[in-house]
Amino acid sequence: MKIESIVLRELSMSLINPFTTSFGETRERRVLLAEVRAEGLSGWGECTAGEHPYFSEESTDTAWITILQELVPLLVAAEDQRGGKCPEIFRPVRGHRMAKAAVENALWDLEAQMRGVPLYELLGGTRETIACGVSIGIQPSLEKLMDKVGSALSEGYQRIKLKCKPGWDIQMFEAVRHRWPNIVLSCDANSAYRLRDTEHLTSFDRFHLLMIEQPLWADDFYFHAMLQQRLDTSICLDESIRNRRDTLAAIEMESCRIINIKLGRVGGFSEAIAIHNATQERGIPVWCGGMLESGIGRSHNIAMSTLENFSLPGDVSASSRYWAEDIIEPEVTVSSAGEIRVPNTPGRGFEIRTDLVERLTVRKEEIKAMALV
Ligand code: OSB
Ligand code: MG
Repeated sequence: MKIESIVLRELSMSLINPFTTSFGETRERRVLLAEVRAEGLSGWGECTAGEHPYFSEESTDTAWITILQELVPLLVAAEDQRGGKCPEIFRPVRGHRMAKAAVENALWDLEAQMRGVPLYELLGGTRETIACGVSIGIQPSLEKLMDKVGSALSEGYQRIKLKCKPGWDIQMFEAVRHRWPNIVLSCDANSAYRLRDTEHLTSFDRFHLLMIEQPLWADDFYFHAMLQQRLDTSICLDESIRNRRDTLAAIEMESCRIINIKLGRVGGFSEAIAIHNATQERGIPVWCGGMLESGIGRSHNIAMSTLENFSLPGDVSASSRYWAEDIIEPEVTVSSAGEIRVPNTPGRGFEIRTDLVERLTVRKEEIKAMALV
């Protein structure tokens, strides 16, 4: 297989509801898509970088430049252009993992189509359905929050994750727990607390949360380990985990007891699988995080979640929670039991609505491999 061309697109997509975390609000997503063409087929990948470098150092714009100026030339020059080779091919470029993941994941999708197997099977997944949770952003009022939690539960979601920060935590947990004493509940601080908040964080224990996600600094293991010693509640790391080595360090130091795997954050399927295998060997459960993806990133998250050690409900939820119209067909739906059925057709298992993609595109660049040799 030789790549013929790569098309990079930026789509402008409006979220149905603004999504607020401790680091900011998102209304309009600038979705970057990489399409890799070969032998009449197209593999698609999504870059999960944010509009601003708030969650990580990357943004839509840094990823655009990195893919065009650095990753595409490296890939076109490579002998073996499969997704599994990308970590090696892209090694000269330090960081920029979300940019790398967009290209690598498109190649996995392409390879699955060429072999005529579902993407999840190529990755080594086994599940027929995956367990779904929701991530509920910070709300303007407790009433609004209660409505959101109530409707997610009535839709069947198996776990509710509440975004929190100082000033939007204890009272909120109290209200939700009072109304729903037995649901599976967790929270995500996106690094909003400091070690001096340790006492405060120990007071979360009484709400019996499944986990507290990334309470401290986005690059930290050491202070999370100190905090974990003081908490009954399990810490889950998100931002801190960039690769398998970080995973081993966090487990060794007991910085967390659960890990969130995000394809973009770790640089693509290869590293995600390596993290999955390392956690499985060590008895640390994982789940698949979300980054407000379009259907393409969402379909990849579904495929990833079929691996055995994805034993906790993830943040992979229905298309309709985010988009009036998703760019895949069919859109992702969640059953009343809170599950997504994994498609069994070759590749990602969802068709691309190319007309809609074209309509939402605000920037597009096609690179022909021939032009770079
Ligand atoms: O920390 O998991 C996070 C969204 C944007 C950036 C970071 C995070 C999130 C979410 C949303 O929690 C998950 C989703 O529904 O896609
Ligand atoms: Mg998180």
